Amino acid sequence: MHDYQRDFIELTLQRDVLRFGEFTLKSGRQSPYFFNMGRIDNGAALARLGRAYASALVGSGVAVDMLFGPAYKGIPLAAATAIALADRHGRDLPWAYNRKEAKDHGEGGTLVGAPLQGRVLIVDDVMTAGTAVRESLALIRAQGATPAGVLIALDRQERGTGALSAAQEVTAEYGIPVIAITSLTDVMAYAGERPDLAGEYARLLAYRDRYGVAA
Ligand code: OMP
Repeated sequence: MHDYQRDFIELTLQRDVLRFGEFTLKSGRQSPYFFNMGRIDNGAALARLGRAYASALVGSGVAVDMLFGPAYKGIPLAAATAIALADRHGRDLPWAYNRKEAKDHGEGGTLVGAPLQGRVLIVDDVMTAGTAVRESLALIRAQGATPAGVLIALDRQERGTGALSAAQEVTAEYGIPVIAITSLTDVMAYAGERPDLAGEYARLLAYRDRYGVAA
């Protein structure tokens, strides 16, 4: 495990980002855990999060020309990553985000920030079935830009439309990497080491059997 992964896991525990219980996901799946990045709700935590994203990108070696944060949750994540890249890695990249609804006054349109061009990295929170990421990929292509990869905090490693995980499907279909700071494997390793989370661990196992991909 890299330092930035360890630091990120500490952060998620400190801020209660990771919760166990019963949650209905966007995909309709009933999950025994949920990752709520909305709990990163102060400046210091957001700065730390941005550093973890930036380190994951730099460590991956993936070449990108700009960052794109999909509305809504991806917007502060892309901003925090852009700041950390400039401050900590000497990489001053353009960044942009979209609105969910087109604006018919002022500057107009749905895209804000740098024009989408070159190799665009999507910066988002969590990938489950891949629906959100596919929308962003379509938007980037529609602008004539090239998707370069997807940078997320958590890969839930769940099946997309077939036998592969959503992340594996995106890689296979678009030929781009999905860079995840953590994954279900890490969540399970954490729960597996805590005797007080034995029940949660059993539910995670059952959930992975149902929606996960073959190892
Ligand atoms: P997919 O579009 O199915 O990949 O779901 C990803 C989105 O679901 C994320 O962008 C989140 O908005 C939300 N989500 C979480 O935030 N945390 C989770 O642990 C699970 C989900 C989810 O609903 O699947």
